[in-house]
Amino acid sequence: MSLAEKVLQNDIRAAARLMRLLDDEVEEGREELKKLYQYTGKSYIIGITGPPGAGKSTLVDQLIAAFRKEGKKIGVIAVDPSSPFTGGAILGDRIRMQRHSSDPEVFIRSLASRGHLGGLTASTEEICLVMDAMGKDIIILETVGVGQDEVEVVDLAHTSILVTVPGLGDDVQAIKAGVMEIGNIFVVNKADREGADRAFREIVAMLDMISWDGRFRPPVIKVQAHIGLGIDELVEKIYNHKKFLEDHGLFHKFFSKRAKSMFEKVLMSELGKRLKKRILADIRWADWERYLETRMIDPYTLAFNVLDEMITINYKGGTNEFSRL
Ligand SMILES: Nc1nc2c(ncn2[C@@H]2O[C@H](COP(=O)(O)OP(=O)(O)O)[C@@H](O)[C@H]2O)c(=O)[nH]1
Ligand SMILES: [Mg+2]
Repeated sequence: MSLAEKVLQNDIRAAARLMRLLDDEVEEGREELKKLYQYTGKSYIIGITGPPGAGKSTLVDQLIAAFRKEGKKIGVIAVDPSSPFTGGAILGDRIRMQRHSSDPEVFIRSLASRGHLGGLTASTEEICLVMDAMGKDIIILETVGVGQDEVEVVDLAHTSILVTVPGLGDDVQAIKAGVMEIGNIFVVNKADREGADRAFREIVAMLDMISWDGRFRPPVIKVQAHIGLGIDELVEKIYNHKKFLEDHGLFHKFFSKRAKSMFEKVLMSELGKRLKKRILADIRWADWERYLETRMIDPYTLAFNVLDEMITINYKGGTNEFSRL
């Protein structure tokens, strides 16, 4: 049985193995994902983002419990900036969600974000697809981020929840700076702390300044994730947003948009790679170098000429044959 077939049968070990292959960008992983693709596009994806320590993992743990009570199958992807010293954040996520680790219907995957700090790793979307194929009703994406990074999460999630806590000052400022429009639900966590009402009022005031006509106006709620207070309300708000998407035909539009964006991403990355390979292997490099050395031709003209020529060439995928169109 192929890895893909096992994943479709909710084989947890096969899924974990496939996710590792995808994370390491091993070709075999992509081959299996191709087989799975037709079975995806069903999960509801919830993004949870906010600064480190805001209580996101605690919140995710509570949401898992609430959704499990409804019998929903859950996937969680927790992306944390990798700590070069301890990997502590990931450990934190594991501990926070520990009580669900023996539940076969809860699949938790922690990823250390490489490259861009706090953002999503390149394989997050692929891992989402694996969980989707496993039959997860809901996939929760936990990511660290204030400002720029949220934009990425928003693209990957049906419902984006922005978490903040009282007394951050600057972080509330960061929310004001331009992410107001991308959150679907605003959560003020640690409402047991001083300043929660103020943070709440500030966010509401910011939302008041935006005209929402025809669009979903994000609700703001106060939560105490560590004791589970406000979780029912959060779940209700999530379902409200889901219903809005469904009523406006946006749920399925989301997946077609994702498919198109993935297609473009793969296309562009492959285009670059293949063209580069072809150019670097060109037998005329010695000639080109001579032209440049003798200043027979300037670098600009040469580069554009080479490219123009390459682009009119049709690459037959999988072979090394090129032929003129
Ligand atoms: N006082 C208080 N502490 C909380 C609350 N929610 C979470 N915490 C604590 O905040 C700390 C960080 O939580 P964690 O979920 O790991 O945050 P994350 O980094 O955003 O995932 C933990 O010690 C939690 O117990 C809350 O509502 N009130
Ligand atoms: Mg966390």
